[in-house]
Amino acid sequence: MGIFEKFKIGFKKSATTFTSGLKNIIVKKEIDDNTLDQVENYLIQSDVGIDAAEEIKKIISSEKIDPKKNPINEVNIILQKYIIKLMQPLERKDFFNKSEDLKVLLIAGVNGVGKTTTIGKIGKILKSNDNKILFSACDTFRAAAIEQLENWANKINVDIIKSDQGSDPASVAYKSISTAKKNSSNYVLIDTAGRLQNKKNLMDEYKKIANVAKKIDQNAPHEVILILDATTGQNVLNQVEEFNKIIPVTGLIMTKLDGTAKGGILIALAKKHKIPIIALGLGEKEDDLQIFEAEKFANAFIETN
Ligand SMILES: Nc1nc2c(ncn2[C@@H]2O[C@H](COP(=O)(O)OP(=O)(O)O)[C@@H](O)[C@H]2O)c(=O)[nH]1
Ligand SMILES: [Mg+2]
Repeated sequence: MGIFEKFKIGFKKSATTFTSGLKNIIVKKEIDDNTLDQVENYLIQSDVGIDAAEEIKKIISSEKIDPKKNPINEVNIILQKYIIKLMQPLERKDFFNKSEDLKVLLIAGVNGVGKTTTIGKIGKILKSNDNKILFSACDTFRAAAIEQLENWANKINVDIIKSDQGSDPASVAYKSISTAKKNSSNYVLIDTAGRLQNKKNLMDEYKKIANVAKKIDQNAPHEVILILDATTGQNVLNQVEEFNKIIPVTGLIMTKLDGTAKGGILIALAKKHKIPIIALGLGEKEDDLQIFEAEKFANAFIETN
C-alpha cells in the first residue's frame, strides 16, 4: 500500500464527514452569502479554526465560481489549494534522513498522547534509513512505561538505556547520550513522562534533561518534538503554547488521526503556530506513522469527485 492510500484510509473519518457535510450545505449551483456563511460555520465546526475558516470564505467569495461547474468540486479545489499553500512550508521531509552526527531528540507531550508509541515508529523509519538508534527511557514515573519502551526497542531491534522506576530522568538521559556518543549512534530518542498536574515539576524535568544533554553536546537536544493527540480537538493549540513556554518546540507530530473526524485541527495548528509538522500517527502499529506531506494531506482530507 502506498503512502497516499494509507493517508486516505487514515483520514477516512475526517474526509467522509467533511465532504458529506459540505454536500449538505452547497445544494444550489450559485453560492450566495447565506451558503458562504454556512460553509464558514461548517469549517469552524470541523476544527479548521476561525482564522482559516474566515480566509477560506473570503477566497470562495472572491473567486466567483462559474455556475456551469459543479460548485462542490470548485470549493474543494479552493480548499485543497489553500491547505497546500498554508502547510507546504511546514513540511520536514528530511527529518528521517541519515544523520552523520549524533542527534538527540526529546519527545514531549502530555500523558497518553502517544509519545512512547511514536518513538517506536520514528525509530523504525530512522533505522530503515541506516541510522543507529538508542532509546532512552526517561519516563521513570511508572514501571509499565519503561517496559513499554523496552517492548518497542525489542520489536524494532534497537538498544535502550533504562533505570529503575522512580529514578532521576535526567541521569537516564545523561547515561543515554554518553553511551550513544561512545557507540557512534546517530540518534537518541528520549521518552518523557509529560505529566501536567504540576507544571513547575514538568518544566524542571524538561529543563534538567536539556541541561544534562548540553553537558555532552552543547547543541542538544537537537529537536524537541511535541506529540499531540488529534482526538483532543482545539485543546492541542493550548498544549503547543504551554510546551513552547517550557522548552522551545522544533516539530510536531499529530497522533490518532485514524480514530477521529477532527483532522481539520491540523489546519488550525498550521495557521496559528508556524511549527514544522514532522509526521502523522494513523494507527497503533509500527508502520502507522506517515511523514507529513501537505499535498497528500490535502488530497486525503478533501474527497474530490
Ligand atoms: N489509534 C491510534 N492510537 C494510538 C496512536 N498513537 C498512539 N496510540 C495509542 O494511544 C495510547 C497511548 O499511547 P502511549 O504511547 O502510551 O502514550 P504516552 O503516554 O504519550 O507515551 C496507546 O494505547 C497507543 O497504542 C495513533 O496514531 N492511533
Ligand atoms: Mg509513554
